[in-house]
Amino acid sequence: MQVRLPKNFFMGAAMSGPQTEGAYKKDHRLESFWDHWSDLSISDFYNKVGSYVGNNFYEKYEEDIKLLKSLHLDSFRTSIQWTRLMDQNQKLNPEGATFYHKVCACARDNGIELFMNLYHFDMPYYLFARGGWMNREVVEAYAVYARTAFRTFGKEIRYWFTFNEPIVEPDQEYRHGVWYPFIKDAKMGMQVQYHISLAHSLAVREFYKAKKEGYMLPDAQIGLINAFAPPYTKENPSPADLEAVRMTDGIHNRWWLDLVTSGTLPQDVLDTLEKLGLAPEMRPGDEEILKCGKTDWLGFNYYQPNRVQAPAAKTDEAGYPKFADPYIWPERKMNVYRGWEIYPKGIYDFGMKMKREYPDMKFFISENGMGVEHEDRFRDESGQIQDDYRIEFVEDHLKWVIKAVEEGANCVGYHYWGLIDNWSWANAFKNRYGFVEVDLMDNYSRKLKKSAHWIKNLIEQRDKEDM
Ligand code: BGP
Repeated sequence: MQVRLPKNFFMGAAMSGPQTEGAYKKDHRLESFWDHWSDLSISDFYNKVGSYVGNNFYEKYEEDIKLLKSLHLDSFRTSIQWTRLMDQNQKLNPEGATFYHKVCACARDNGIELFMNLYHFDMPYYLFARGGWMNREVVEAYAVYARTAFRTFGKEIRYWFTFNEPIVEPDQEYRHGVWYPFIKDAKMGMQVQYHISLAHSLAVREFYKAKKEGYMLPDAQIGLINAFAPPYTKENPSPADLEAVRMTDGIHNRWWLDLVTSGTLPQDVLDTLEKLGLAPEMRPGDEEILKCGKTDWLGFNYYQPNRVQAPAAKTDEAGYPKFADPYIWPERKMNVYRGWEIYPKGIYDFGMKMKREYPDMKFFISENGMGVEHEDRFRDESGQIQDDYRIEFVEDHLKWVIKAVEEGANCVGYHYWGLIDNWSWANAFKNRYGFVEVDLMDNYSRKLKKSAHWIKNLIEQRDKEDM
């Protein structure tokens, strides 16, 4: 099957503020959760590279936006850093605002549609120290931040998102305990997940209020981005395997899908959590807040499927009920550098699930990409990285996206993750994702990899056919 991009289908790239900006102390930016963790224990980060550096987007945003345009990409996502836009009194930091105004103006001048996300795992540390997402006051503070952002940039940004992958912090920080503060407490994990759902809903409410009051572009839209990893199990599953799928899908996918499509949380999941003593604490009036969580569309980040089976033990090491164990599919193909399975068909299966179960909800592929270690190995004599594996990865995924679109999935675009190599949380610069290389030894200079030319040609081809 040849990759032929659909008409009226946008092609862009995604990144985030905390992974690219650097300049971590400029503009009176506040300390973030990541800066604090980096200061506390730098050996937790690959090659001891903490959150401070990004890829110097703060200085290079003009060059990067022009680069995007030169590759024929039409849109890109980044995120505002809460720590840069707001001060500790929850008031606008004008210097931070100036930076994002400049980014908006540059995107506009280059004809690039800017998608702006408000939160990418990057809580201001002073709020984290007050309990982070465990604390309802932080939920309120997030709503103030969102309101400020909408009213400050409402006339400059059309596409807004409340959260990127709201499932990640409950999982990484509270359930699996692999990120600071390394907690393994399933009940806390559910409370954090619930509070993030409230924060999302309050932000959506603020968005529509700001729109009604004339602060936003008339066609502005709000969405949520998540890694809705499709769950799979064994070929001949037992009822217990299917139950593992139900709860995995319930907590990771349906939770957010129900919230953005109907302003509710899945009752079967809440009932199970209640029975097991894991239900989050809810307050009177919360239902009304959640009802505001409905969005115009959503972003689907896809890297890998989620294969599960019935758990071997009923409880985890902390004594909390367990819903599933990983299932290793014998035929799986791995991205060994990241430890993630490569399964392009998952992107299609999600599209078909959306068509069947949430037919009115428009979506786009908001992240998809391949991180590879030591890409230097693939440099040719001219000095260019020959990343054929990345071309193959994107091509294989795009084929399945196109098939889903042809079969009626309401998928309207694709963003590659990591146009330009960037800092990746605890993995720092271990795995490189970019179509464009960043040379850390040469003042973050940018160099096109082979894949950059490939994506450019692919889009050029479609544009020629459209003429
Ligand atoms: C997604 C995040 C991104 C990005 C990507 C690659 O989950 O939204 O921020 O980092 O994954 O993952 P990693 O950087 O962990 O390799």
